[in-house]
Amino acid sequence: MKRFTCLSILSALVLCALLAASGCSPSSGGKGAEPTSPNKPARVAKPGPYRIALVMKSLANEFFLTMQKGAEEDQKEHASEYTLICNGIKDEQDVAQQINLVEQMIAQKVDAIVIAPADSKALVGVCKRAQDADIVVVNIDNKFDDEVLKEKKIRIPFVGPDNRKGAQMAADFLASKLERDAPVAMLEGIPSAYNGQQRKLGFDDAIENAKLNLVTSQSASWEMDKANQVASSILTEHPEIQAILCANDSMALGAAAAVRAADKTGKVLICGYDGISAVEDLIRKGQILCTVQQYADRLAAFGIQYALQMLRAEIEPQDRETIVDLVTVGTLGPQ
Ligand code: ALL
Repeated sequence: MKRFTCLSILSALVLCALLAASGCSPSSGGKGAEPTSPNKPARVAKPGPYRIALVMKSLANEFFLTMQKGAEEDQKEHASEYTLICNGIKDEQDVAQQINLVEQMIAQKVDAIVIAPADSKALVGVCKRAQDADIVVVNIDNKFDDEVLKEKKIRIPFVGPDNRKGAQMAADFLASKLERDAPVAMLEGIPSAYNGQQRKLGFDDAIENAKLNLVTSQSASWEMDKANQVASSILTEHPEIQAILCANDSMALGAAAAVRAADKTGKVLICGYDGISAVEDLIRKGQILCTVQQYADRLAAFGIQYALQMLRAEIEPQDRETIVDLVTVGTLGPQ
């Protein structure tokens, strides 16, 4: 069995154990996320079986297809406990459609909504309406904005990784391959997504520590095509660039195509974030240096299991941190 597969299974098991333990400690101090008032103070246990809705972002992104598969597998394993409705939007920026999806789930009176919000602020209102309708809401993957949660006086637990830490891990590895002052560029996610902001900060930390020279940082909206265009123009305007740090894997794929087209594969290093299989292939081929595995398949399942615990009134809502791992040609091993 491949080394990385072993690692993944091990990490997933550790995560499962963490989340299965209802007494498990909350994520590192809540990071200033102290809610002003709890969702519904001591919930009364609801009898099952439950109807759970998973609301994702762009299903054009392999990350969310993997997430959906993981959720469906979890449902099969717990078929007597809940049924699952999976939803997603067509492109990364279709926030209105995601709000629409949540409205539909409220109208269908599901018991819980597990959501990876496309925007950290714009989805809070509709999730409050879900809570007001006595629906359990669990936030996964991309955290809601603390200020907006406070303003609306609601608490929505977050199950997901520390994106700043994860991004720094990838950028540290990339920086270890470069000299001080090396010129680099960054491709950011959608600016209104908290995880995108955190990944930028993580990249910044590593750039600062290694004293690299950040020449330009631009949003490519999480999208492969947009990243391809932005990276192509960066390579033309700044031919001295030695690396492109990408806040997700879709953008890393777009950047890798731009670097190939400029005949600079291996001369311009690329890092991504997600751990999708398409990027692992390019890491093996030497076209992308590294990515961060955030176990999309387990992420939704953890959120669902967490929602089930809330429905059974087994836990008080608290944030839970999930793990991330660096993926390089060394961790992947030979195919
Ligand atoms: C984030 C995920 C992934 C994904 C991105 C694009 O929330 O964590 O990085 O690639 O959304 O929607």
